[in-house]
Amino acid sequence: MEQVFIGLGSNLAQPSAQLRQAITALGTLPNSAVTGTSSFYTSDSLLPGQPRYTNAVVALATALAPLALLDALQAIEADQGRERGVRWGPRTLDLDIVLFGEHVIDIPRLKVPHYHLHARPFVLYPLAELVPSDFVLADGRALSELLAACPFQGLERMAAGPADA
Ligand code: ROI
Repeated sequence: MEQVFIGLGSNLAQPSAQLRQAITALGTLPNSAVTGTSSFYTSDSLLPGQPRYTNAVVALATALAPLALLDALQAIEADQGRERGVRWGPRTLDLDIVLFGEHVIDIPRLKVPHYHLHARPFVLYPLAELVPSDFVLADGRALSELLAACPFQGLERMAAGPADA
């Protein structure tokens, strides 16, 4: 089993409900179990002119290989109405493999640790809820260093039992 962290994001069609539905779907993946779910956070889009995003991180123990997991995540995205086309466009559901155990993966379809992790407080802070404070990424970077360089500013942690705005 590998310990995998998946970043979830949505800014369309009741984002919190999209995330909850996705977490349920992750729980049904073969040879896998959801072992942790962060709080939900809202923040402005990194690109102007889009609705605010809701983001979270899920810990998944899985025996699936990285590309099999990626296929499964894209199937869940498609299932929840994700329309591919506009790169960086608004989306009902985005599922990213943030970390995959101790693996460093750099192929066109998949880069792990996630390429933009260091610049995304909406991934770093929820991830920090799920790991020890001395956590080190597979590529040797300490999570504490990434957090220190990426201010929490602009993130809003939702109260438990989030209602959709
Ligand atoms: N902005 C936020 N806050 N959350 C996201 O998940 C997110 N995803 C994106 C872009 C458009 C870069 N901005 C985002 O793809």
